[in-house]
Amino acid sequence: MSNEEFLSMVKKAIVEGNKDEAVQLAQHAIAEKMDLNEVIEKGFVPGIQQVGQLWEEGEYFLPELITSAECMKAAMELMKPELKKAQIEIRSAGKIVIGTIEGDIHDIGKNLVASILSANGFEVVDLGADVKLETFIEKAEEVNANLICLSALLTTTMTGQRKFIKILKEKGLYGRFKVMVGGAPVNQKWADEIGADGYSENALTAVDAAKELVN
Ligand code: B12
Repeated sequence: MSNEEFLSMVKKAIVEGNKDEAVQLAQHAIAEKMDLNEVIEKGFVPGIQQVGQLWEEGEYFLPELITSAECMKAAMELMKPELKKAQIEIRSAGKIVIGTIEGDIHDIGKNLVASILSANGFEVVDLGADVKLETFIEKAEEVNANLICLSALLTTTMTGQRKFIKILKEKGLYGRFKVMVGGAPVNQKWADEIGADGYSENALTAVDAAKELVN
């Protein structure tokens, strides 16, 4: 089986919501020491993106969406420790506090970003999803974070990113913690407009962006 065939099987498993298959493919990728970053970004992620598209087109409904999201989560849980093992960490690349903004329960993309940052030597504190803006600040102060990463998948919670920068300014903390924003509706223009220090489109590019912001 070629690499392309394997990646398309991964994508198919997510689109069809076949959890056994998704888990088996993740196990195969681990056993065969495949590049898990590639398997995730070119197999699992396109799969869940297609699910989103099918939903938008009215082909899929919420149950299908949930099933596919659960498949993705199960496979990610398996690969997470392996991503961690592969890290060539000698000293921490920096401390990051990450979470999805209050009112938003989407956490697949955020989990991906957290796992890949952590696999690349960052110390990552993952606050989970539906996180209060104040909690990000409290945790960042507590662990003396270099960077705060805010994920938003809803246009309504995207505005929370703007509010967060405003709160940092009010508290005199703007500049003390760098802020990187992301999530499907977010783009560079939005990041610039709200005064965020960084933006990244996906988990892999987030690593370089984080390194640049922390140094
Ligand atoms: C899976 C999914 C769900 C799952 C979530 C499961 C989970 N545990 O996360 C479930 C079924 C629960 C769900 C629920 C809902 N969903 Co939903 N969901 C999706 C879907 C199909 C995929 C999201 C996803 O996981 N993508 C895959 C990941 C890998 O991609 P990602 O999240 O974009 O993350 C990548 C990048 O954005 C980036 N990134 C992400 N975060 C960060 C952070 C930083 C700092 C950086 C640098 C980068 C970064 O890196 C990631 C990896 O490459 C999207 C459709 C879409 N096109 O996005 C809709 C979508 C986001 N959902 C939507 C909606 C409306 C809802 C609901 C309100 C539906 C409802 N009526 O109940 C609820 C929300 C409830 C709530 N309060 O949050 C809408 C949002 C519309 C809008 N404009 O606001 C979307 C766009 C679908 C649509 N077209 O209508 N959803």
